[in-house]
Amino acid sequence: MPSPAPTVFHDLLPAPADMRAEVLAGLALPRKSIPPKYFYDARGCELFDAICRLPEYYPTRTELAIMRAHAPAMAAALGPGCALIEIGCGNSEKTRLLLEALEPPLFVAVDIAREQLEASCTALSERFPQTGFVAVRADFSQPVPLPALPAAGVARRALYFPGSTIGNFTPDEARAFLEGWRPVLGAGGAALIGVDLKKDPAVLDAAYNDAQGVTAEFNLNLLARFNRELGANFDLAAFRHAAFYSAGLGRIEMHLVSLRAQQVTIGDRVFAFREGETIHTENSCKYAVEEFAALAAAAGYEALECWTDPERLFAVHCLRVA
Ligand code: AVI
Repeated sequence: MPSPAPTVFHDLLPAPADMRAEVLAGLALPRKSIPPKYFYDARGCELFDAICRLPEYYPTRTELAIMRAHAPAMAAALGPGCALIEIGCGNSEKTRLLLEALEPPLFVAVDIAREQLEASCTALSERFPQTGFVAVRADFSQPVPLPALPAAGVARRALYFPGSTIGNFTPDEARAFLEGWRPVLGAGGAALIGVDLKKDPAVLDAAYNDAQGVTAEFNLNLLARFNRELGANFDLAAFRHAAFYSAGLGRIEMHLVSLRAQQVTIGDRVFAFREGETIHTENSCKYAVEEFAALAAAAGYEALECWTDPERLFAVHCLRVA
């Protein structure tokens, strides 16, 4: 077996000053909010991995089961000679199934979390020595200026965005995200996207309010991170995790609720909280199959195929650049 070529690594992450500016701006809003990308420091990644193993958190195991059942059909829909570009590579098991079926000449991993990116690419490149590996550390909530990619054996490009991370964008942001990738994918390009389906709100409620409190810890870790990295003085015991499903907006919202009137300092900035006031930390939008196909059409993609599980909890959509 040939030995794997080393992964080519590109770091496009903005300076830490950008996190400070974004957090200060978010806390100054009339409705305080923080972008969910800041969940994923090293501890946040560990906690997210633990969430994925929780009995209540169905998306990860359900999507994996869909991949196990349908990866060859997905590879056929994407077509041969595909350079696969994965966004947010966290769980390499789903990726491994797709790589086995697709045998792509090139795999490009794009993620904000360096540890995840390096660990996934190292493990995958040992398993798939025929594939070239490029890792790009970038904030994928903005259009990613991809470096020039090797072209040998590449007939087309396909985006792989698993995990229902697209649900962490609002529908407008998701449309803009897909539109932004269209020119990068080019004519004949395709996308394979994991999307969480609308379902009984009780199932959603349990998934984001797990009995062990791991999701609560994940949410509160945001404040611990700002204390550590921005010199903030959040009292973690003075905030609690809240997650609820908004049927009108078709999304889970996560918040951190201030348990009392208090002031928090970050550098020379002071932020006042009323008792019960929240910081909105995440949206997790859920889409019926037709709703997501309509969103993709508005972004310039044709819906080719969609695979779901028997309980219709989760969907994997295959789209083609129209
Ligand atoms: C990463 N993302 C798809 C997860 C979700 O379900 O929206 C993040 C998460 N938040 C709380 N639990 C999991």
